[in-house]
Amino acid sequence: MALAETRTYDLTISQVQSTVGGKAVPKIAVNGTIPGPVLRFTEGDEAVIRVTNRLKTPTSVHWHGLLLPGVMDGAPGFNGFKGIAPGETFTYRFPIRQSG
Ligand SMILES: [Cu+2]
Repeated sequence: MALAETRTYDLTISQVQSTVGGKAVPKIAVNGTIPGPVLRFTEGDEAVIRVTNRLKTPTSVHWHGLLLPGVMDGAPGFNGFKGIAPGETFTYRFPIRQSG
């Protein structure tokens, strides 16, 4: 069995221009790509995910399908989480309690 470790990812959320049907359309990218990168963890790891907001409006990353502390859920307004203000970095930190 692999030893548990802390796995850290840095994500930057920004607006990019994409062309759809010949028109420039603003889209939201993570680390410059849509979809964003795949984050891989092993059960028992500690996840550390630093999310920087380069948009002009508050944003957040909301996780689905993970067992995590409510305050790390990422839904603004839930458990006192206010979202990530423009120019700020929020660090999500939680244990990975499941696999799959
Ligand atoms: Cu949800």
